[in-house]
Amino acid sequence: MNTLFSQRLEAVTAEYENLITLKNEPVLPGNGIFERYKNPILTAAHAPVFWRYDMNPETNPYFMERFGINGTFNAGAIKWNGRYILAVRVEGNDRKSFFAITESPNGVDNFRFWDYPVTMPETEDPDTNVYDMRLTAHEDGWIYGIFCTERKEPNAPAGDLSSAVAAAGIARTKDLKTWERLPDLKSKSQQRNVVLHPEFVDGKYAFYTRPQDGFIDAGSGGGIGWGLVDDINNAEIKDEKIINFRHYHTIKELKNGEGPHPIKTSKGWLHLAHGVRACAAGLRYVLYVYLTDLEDPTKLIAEPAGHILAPSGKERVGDVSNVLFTNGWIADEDGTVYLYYASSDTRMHVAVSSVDRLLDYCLNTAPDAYRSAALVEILTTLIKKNLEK
Ligand code: M1P
Repeated sequence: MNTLFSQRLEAVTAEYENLITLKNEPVLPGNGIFERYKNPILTAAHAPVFWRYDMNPETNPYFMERFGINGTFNAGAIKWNGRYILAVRVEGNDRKSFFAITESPNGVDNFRFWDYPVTMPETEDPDTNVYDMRLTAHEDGWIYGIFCTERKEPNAPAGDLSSAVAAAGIARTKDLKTWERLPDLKSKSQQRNVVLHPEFVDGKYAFYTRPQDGFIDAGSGGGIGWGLVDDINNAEIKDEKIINFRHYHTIKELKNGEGPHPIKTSKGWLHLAHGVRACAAGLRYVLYVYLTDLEDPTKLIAEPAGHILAPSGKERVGDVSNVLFTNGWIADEDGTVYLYYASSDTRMHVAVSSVDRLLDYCLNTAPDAYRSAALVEILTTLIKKNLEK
């Protein structure tokens, strides 16, 4: 083995092992609603050395990277066999994404990728790009992965190499290793941010949707939608209704989208979503929560004003800056909630809360009053309560 090769192999491997065994710590005192953790839980550098390098000195004498990883973000999540599992969107340097499973013993650090990425079967119409998989352990016994499949717009004029069509891909598995691909979801519009509800509703599969006018524009879509499907093997939503609306001058005036599937609690279904607004710096993506009725998951019970999490510090900068996005959380048996979110389409983070704290936040934080004067009234009431005891 040449010296350069062996020195670089040793240095790169040591750096990798240091990174993935780094202990994470909560950032205290936090805001009482959740604790952010200090280190990102996944970055491009968390991809195994044997993914990025040809480890044969004959064919890679300089020990140079042969497979570039650009980012690790927008991960679905599930607790499985006692491990905290993320189905990560891994993006190559060529801009295409694929899914890979990573697991941690404690949910906040020591995430290690499984040796091989997910081999996701294709339909007859091959996907150009797949991303943002939401995992749902459904009461039918399967684990479903619902993800965005993107293909070139077939009617794009010659020379237009950007127009695309987004649809919801559906796959299922029992072991997170072998995936069965089902036909893509059919609905009246393009779709992204589609999520499968974990229980049957009226004996049918229920989906959270995000109807959109075009590939990027939610436009007249109205907000987060809901629709029932008779046959998961040929999933079609014929009637779609909006259950979480966008509003003028809010964090979700431009777009919103369901995050992971909601958590079932004693007080209702607890939802996590992203909201998007436009500003001079471009689009700003933040996270918010809302609560819907246990018997009727489409009926809104509570929605605190504004965001629960917004880009902060280093989270603000990345490939697509000023973005927080989520499609995974895990509610543990003891009520702890691990909220997994990505910053700026680049890396993954965790914030930890609990079902009780999130319900308290949801039910006791004022909803959006839609006017500055109404906001001042809410604040004045709180100040008076505190000062005039
Ligand atoms: O770049 C920010 C996000 O943009 C899209 O989300 P939405 O459809 O709501 O605009 C997605 O492509 C997502 O992957 C990405 O993080």
